[in-house]
Amino acid sequence: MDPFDPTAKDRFTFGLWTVGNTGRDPFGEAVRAPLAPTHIVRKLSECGAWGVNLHDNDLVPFGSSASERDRIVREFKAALQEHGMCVPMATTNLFSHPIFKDGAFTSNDPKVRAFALRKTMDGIDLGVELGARVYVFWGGREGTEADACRDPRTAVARTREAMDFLCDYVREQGYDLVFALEAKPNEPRGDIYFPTTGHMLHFISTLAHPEMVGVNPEVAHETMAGLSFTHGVAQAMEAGKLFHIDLNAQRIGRYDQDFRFGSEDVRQAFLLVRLLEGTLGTAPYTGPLHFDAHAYRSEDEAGVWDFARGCMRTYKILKARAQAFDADPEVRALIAEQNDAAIEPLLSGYTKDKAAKLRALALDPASISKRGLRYERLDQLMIEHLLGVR
Ligand code: DIG
Ligand code: MN
Ligand code: MN
Repeated sequence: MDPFDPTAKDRFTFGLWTVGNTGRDPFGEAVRAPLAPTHIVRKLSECGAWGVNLHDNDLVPFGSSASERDRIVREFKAALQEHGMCVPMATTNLFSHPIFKDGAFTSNDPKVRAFALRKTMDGIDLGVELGARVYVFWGGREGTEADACRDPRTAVARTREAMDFLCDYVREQGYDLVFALEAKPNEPRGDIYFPTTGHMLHFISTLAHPEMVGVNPEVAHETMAGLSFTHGVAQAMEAGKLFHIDLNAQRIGRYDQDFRFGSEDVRQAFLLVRLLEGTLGTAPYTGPLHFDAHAYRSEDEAGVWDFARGCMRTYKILKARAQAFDADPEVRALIAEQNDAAIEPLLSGYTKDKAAKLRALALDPASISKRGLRYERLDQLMIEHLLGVR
């Protein structure tokens, strides 16, 4: 068995819309035929994925009757059962239909906000029926071009009203479900509200039930904003708010590319996998590893499954590299914590006595600053582990 072949234990997932992407873009028509959800379930299972995610309308076409919905769900459940696949996450498409052209929860039209709440409650019901435990909110249309159209504070308030309403819906229904908010700085709107994971982490603290709400950071989105994705994920983990994650690849200064995981900035992908897997000796992330990405427009269906296998294989290769890196004695020596039993107790838990002791310490800036940190050697070792020569 190839050590990099994915297994269910790896918890890899793909959205129906990812491997089902037909290659349409703003400058060209679809290049691939649509794939039936039941076909996607079978093929993902054959590739070694653990689960499949969906927007409501990826499975149940917009405007389907109740009986059509029930038939589609029944067939989909049968395919999940047959191929041993689960649905860890679901979400609502609040961005494709023209009704959402000026937002969903933040729209200036209360009829649109009402429709968005109703569609989301139905989407939550569908997700829970399929076994989802995480519900993602990506506000793709929640933003502006003509920014004078609404006070941005109103957008924040309307989003909070919607989140609090839907949290209470989940509580009243008794669903075992948490929410994960996904940030993106722009595209398809000129500016999207709550543009980064950091903005989302603060927003969550203003909700009526913050314990139900976390984040779903995406590599491409934080990278589009020019930020360190790993640092944003680390802050979410430290806050206990990394409820889900969207993995892909992206180059800064470009539209949302949603490339195969690890296919652009390998260094950052390595550091991210090291953080998620806790190879540096920390608690690992234990949620789904979702690839919110799609194959190049150049590809046929065979290329789509090359794409899916590539995402999972690269993740597992980087995990093995990170394990080797953090097991390397020279690396461990270079990143070993500096300890100072006399000083460390003074650095937290203010007391008058500690303040006085800090002021009395003999600290010589000139001699302290002379110490070389050997980060060049450390980083070279990381590169050599990444390149497989160590
Ligand atoms: C885009 O990055 C968004 C939508 O695809 C979806 O709502 C969410 C779930 O992964 N990601
Ligand atoms: Mn994206
Ligand atoms: Mn995403």
